[in-house]
Amino acid sequence: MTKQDNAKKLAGEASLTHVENGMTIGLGSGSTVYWMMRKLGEHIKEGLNVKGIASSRQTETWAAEFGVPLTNFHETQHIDVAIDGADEVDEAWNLIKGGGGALVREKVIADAAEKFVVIADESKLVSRLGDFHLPVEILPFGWEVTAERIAHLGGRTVLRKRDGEAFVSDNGNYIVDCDFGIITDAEKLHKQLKLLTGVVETGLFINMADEVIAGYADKAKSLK
Ligand code: ABF
Repeated sequence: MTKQDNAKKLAGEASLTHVENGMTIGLGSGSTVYWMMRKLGEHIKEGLNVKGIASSRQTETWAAEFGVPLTNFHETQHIDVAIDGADEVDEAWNLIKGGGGALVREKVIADAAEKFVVIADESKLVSRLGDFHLPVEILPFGWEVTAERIAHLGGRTVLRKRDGEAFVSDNGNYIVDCDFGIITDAEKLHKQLKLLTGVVETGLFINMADEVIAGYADKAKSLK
């Protein structure tokens, strides 16, 4: 296991201090979440009684693998705590997410949760967002026009592809990865993007994180 993997594992496992019996957990996606779910499965085997709402098909697969019972928004609209990874975390705990293509459902879950806990290895901690190109989910219909509108805001947009074809999200939409350079005003950019016809959601999670647990090679710690 690499140092980064261990850092992810430590951060993922440390987040479970927020999980108590009877809770509904918002389950994010990504490899840091994998480690959280693996440990969560162990606690469930030891008697912990929780249910999760999954943000992606990958998360559903891990839930089945680790024995994490799933529920959904039809059954409950209350999430006690959402736990998810990130691609970048700045000093104000604003995030870039969406590298895994699940940003819309991740944001719905994070927004619905009483508490949103971010788990990230130290490589994700940045002083300013933007090195990681910003994922933006857009409608397939007229995507070329939407991409052009985003470019007018200063973002060089690349349509995300998988196996040579346009990547399609769980919601049936496309994702463009946008290079805005260093993002000096993330909240303003998010609002500008959301006003564009054709934009479904951005990977900018502004003022949403209630806690950030950072993983390091030898420890995990909550960033107060
Ligand atoms: C997911 O986890 C995505 O939003 C984000 O891109 C990814 C981070 O991946 P990892 O935990 O594998 O570094 O939440």
